[in-house]
Amino acid sequence: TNTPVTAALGAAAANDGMDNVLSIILGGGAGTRLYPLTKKRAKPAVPLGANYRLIDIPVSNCINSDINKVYCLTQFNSASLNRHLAQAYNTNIGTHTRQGFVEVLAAQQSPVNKAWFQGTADAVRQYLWLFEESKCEEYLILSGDHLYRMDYRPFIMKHRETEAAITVAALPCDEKRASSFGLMKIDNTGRVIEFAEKPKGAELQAMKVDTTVLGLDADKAQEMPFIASMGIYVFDAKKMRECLLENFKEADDFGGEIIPMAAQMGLKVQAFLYEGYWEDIGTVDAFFHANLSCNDPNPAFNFHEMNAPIYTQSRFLPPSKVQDCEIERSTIGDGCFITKAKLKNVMVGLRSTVNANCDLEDTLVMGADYYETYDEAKTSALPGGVPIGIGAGTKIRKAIIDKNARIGENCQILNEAGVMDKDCENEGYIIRDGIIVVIKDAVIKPGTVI
Ligand code: ADQ
Ligand code: ADP
Repeated sequence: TNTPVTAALGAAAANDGMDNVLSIILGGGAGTRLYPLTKKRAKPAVPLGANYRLIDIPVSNCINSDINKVYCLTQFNSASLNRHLAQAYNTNIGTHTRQGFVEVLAAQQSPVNKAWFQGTADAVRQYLWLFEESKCEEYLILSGDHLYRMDYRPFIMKHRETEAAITVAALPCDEKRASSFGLMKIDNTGRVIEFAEKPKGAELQAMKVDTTVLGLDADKAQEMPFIASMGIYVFDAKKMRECLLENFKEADDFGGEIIPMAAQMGLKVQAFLYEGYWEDIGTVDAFFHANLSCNDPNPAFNFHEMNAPIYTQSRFLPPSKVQDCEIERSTIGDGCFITKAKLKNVMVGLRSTVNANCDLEDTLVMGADYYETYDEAKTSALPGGVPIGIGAGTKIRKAIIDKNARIGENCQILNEAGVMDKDCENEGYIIRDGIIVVIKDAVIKPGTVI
């Protein structure tokens, strides 16, 4: 059949018909799993990799895949996300012949909307009218909290080739992590014949498959006997309408409801095997470790890949100044001042200040949104009398220091007792999975021991 897609495929091989794809990034619900990093911002605005934010990952993957129509759905604290996207992307996406955009859509009340998105599918349903205005025939549904570099073109091509209604990106998975994902069984054509969302116990065991069908060798297949969904889908636009407005009107989630029900009712749901590094970083623990793993000499996720760069806001920050420091396996973002400090496996975010005799290990310092002038930093008018940054003589282990935090001199942020979970929000921090998280804008008084 000669649909506009196939016509576009024939005519415009140059962009592989990617003009026909509208990308929709699920930017997050209430953000409870990454709390308190999401206390004052939408999840996609959470800082990542010293210079970036979570949203930069899927948006850069889109741009690098020649997809330049991108919406990001969010329902929470979207001000800083809007600012970031407007400054980072609006002016440099697309060309005069191929209009592109990156825009945030927040949950809002209207005569037909229930105001708050009830789940991932409901979020798409509430803005379906706008997505349909794009006239795109395929929707690429992405998640805002994944760390990976993916060329979406082969994924979309596969979807077209198999004439699927829905194509789900998939990877092999071990038993330990399997129950936190949607799991599937496929036939020998890659068609999904069963899909179970985060099954446990006997249901989990029932989803075990022979993953040699994916091309894994016998040992690997034994180690990874599950096929997990990455929560990334290509939808035929018409089928999306049918799913959301006709067949499954009451369903609010893709993973929990739409995908399993679509497979069950006989819609053509295909799996697409993805073979690179991919990590869901939607929890404090996963987020922390994925960030620090970027310090490795040969990291699984490499920001330094020039043929598929990760874009972000151009901030025109000066290079970082590092004086008399001892630094091991660390990453330092733009515009920092680090003086006479000892850093080991640290990620230092943009505009950070780390003062003399600080000793930081296995720590993520997110940086600051602005500089205090030298004179400001001397006055006691500062919140708590403490300047932004890490005060002299402070020692930190296994922590995330969120933006604009004011850590006084000679603090010991070590969690020596090995506390796993603790809520001290009034004192400016919490402990989650054994990781200390100092909240954005918090003041930690000089000499504090955590
Ligand atoms: P989860 O990530 O647990 O599993 P979910 O909580 O629905 O599923 O989140 C999917 C994405 O949508 C996340 O990026 C989330 O932030 C975002 N999101 C959630 N609620 C939202 C809302 N109301 N509005 C906007 N965005 C929202 C999913 C699949 C599994 C799959 C894993 C892979 O359901 O099948 O295995 O992803 O990580
Ligand atoms: P985040 O999302 O990381 O919490 P925001 O996006 O809200 O941060 O803030 C980033 C931008 O806001 C910075 O580029 C900075 O220009 C501005 N900004 C925020 N707070 C202040 C402040 N107190 N003084 C000056 N500029 C600020």
